Amino acid sequence: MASNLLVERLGAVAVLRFGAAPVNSLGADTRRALTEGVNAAVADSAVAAIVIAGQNGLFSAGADIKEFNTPAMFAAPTLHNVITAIENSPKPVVAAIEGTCLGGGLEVALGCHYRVALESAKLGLPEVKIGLLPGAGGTQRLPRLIGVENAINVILGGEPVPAKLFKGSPLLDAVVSDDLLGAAVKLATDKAAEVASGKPLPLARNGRVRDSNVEAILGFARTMVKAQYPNYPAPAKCLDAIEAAATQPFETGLATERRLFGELLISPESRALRHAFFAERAAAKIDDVPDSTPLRAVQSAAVIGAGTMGTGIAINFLNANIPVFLLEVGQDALDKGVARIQDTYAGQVKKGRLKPEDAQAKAALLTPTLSYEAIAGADIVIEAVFEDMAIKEKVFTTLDATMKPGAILATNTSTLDINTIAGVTKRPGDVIGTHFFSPANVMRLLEVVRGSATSKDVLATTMKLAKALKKTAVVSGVCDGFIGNRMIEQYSRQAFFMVDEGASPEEIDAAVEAFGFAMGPFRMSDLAGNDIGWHIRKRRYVEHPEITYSKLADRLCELGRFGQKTGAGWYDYKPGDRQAYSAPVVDELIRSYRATLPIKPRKIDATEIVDRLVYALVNEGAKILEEGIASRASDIDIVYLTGYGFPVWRGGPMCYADEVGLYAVMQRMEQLARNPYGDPGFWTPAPLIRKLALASGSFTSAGARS
Ligand code: T1G
Repeated sequence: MASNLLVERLGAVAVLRFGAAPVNSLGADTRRALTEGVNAAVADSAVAAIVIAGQNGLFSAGADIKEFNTPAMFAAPTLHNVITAIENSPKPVVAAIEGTCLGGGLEVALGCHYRVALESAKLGLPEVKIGLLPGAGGTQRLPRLIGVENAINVILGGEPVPAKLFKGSPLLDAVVSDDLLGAAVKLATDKAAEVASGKPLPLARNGRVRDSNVEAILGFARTMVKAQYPNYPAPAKCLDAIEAAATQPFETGLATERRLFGELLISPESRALRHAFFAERAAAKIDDVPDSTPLRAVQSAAVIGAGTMGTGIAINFLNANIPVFLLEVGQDALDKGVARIQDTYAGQVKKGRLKPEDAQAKAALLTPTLSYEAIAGADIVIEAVFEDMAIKEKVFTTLDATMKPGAILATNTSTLDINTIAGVTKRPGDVIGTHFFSPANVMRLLEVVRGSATSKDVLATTMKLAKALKKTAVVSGVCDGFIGNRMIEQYSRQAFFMVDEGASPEEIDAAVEAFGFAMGPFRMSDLAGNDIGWHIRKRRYVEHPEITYSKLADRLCELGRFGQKTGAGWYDYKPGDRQAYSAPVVDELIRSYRATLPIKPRKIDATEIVDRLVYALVNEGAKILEEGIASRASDIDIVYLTGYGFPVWRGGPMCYADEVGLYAVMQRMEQLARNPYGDPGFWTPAPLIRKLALASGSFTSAGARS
């Protein structure tokens, strides 16, 4: 637990420990308690000096982001008031920094006269990562302490910096390996004696920026920001604020910072980035599975299938230092899988991203095998064989007969019904879906598919394992395609329809890439493999003959143009070159296919392209929410932000729809439904959209924090 302020007296030094569970964020109550604590210590004649510290092993995660866009955020005393109270103290105030000291927390420390840190502490100004800038004087005080260039690195990088890297810099007066409090109290006592002898207290605000070539530094930084962050307004404004530190008196610079902060606070980009911050954390929570749910141990794993997915999954365990068996049915396939893993590590060693000895240590945790008996003792086994139900059922029948009691039986299926798979075992409670995204050792997203029988401890264990594998896990219910692929199916259908109607793959890819997607649908399909979609459509044609599809993608696959892996797909590729080149063969294929359709080709503008693709995601996402496949809209956003290249500064498809306004989205869908060639039935707005739109509601207000 943390209380807003704990006060301790050590000799003539008052130690003020501010706090707020879980990360000592500086919400209104904490700001008030700290300010009152400082004022009381200043007024107490028995106190000669003050130490300010956090609680529970950390200093502070900064301002309370949960307060943003609420009256509490600007409730007095603001962070500026807290810092002013500290700077006005006639007694030395020393910040004792341990753990994380971020954002407004570091800005409070910058307001102190002195700062002492444990060498294990990490300091940073991550505001830019949520679309903001340090808004409590950080852009003005930090450059005065460490110079413009270093301040730019800290503020634009947004990353926590180990305290030891600031050793000897004006930012930290001491960096100690232990006894932080002792060091802080000693420094405070020594400085009190100096004050008593008439020496003035140092204030960061009174310093001057000493860099000689500020203009050049800022010019270079601005060029880099323009190129690297075309869609993010915060980095450029960070530079404007830092420039004010170098060119304006402190108070004027502070006013400039405040103005720029206010502009960013109301920007859609910052709202989206803050939404994404909380959405990622909310996704880890399962409403009916409490944190106290007992977990099963996972100290060893097994992967069935040494193909691209299986080896990628195995690498995740190796990277988490979890021993893993890799099982195949044939020696040749197994050897190929092992070689793929070894090549992956060799590549990382070659690029200097991994030490040779670390690569060896990881590879030593891998046990290739052809025998199910060899893996019987593993705590979790993940099946990653061909996407065919009969094959998966056979594997799970064997696993059920082989694996030790209590082992978690997971399937990496990307669309098949895990209830059916669980049904062939005697332990359906131990069966769960772990849908990794290719390349499995790179993509952060992991869809954890909860079967109707999956037990709560298996679910909780798998979510915890996901964190150990450095994955962002999102729980999905069972449906065809779960969350991500079910939505991308509608997205792809609209993309192919638009080619039938007159748009080119290049135009469609260009439009959504300008919207911010990392990759348009055709380049993405070429990367993933056009045959994967082909295989799924062939199943759909049998299972759901009522769903209409363009047949163009099938024609492409019939030519063997599966994408990058065959050197040709919607685009042509050259060996060793990932650049997509327009393909005359495809142009001809499109022309001849269109000739078979009753559609008069037309020009489709970028707005319609983006609306049809993004709102296809939104409409299907709303249905997924209504069916309880996803438990919150922000989970759907996280799936798209971490697995499908949706632009983070737009917060995800559901957040974007909220930003547009659901009433406008609903009206646009009704407009799109008038097009007879884009599956008009699909464009009936999901009932949830209509309900929220008519109530002026939003997806995010219906669930996660924004
Ligand atoms: N405000 C409110 N809640 C926060 C928070 C914050 N700053 N930081 C974390 N939390 C919550 C988080 O939502 C989760 O809640 C719990 O704490 C644990 O977080 C004026 C304007 C500190 C490195 O951007 O980087 O200061 O889900 O799961 O992995 O210039 O949290 O349990 O309910 O991430 O151990 C700037 C953001 C604020 C830091 C800890 N500061 N936080 O990581 O735990 S703006 C940040 C982090 C600002 C001033 C400006 C990380 C962490 P719940 P967690 P973790």
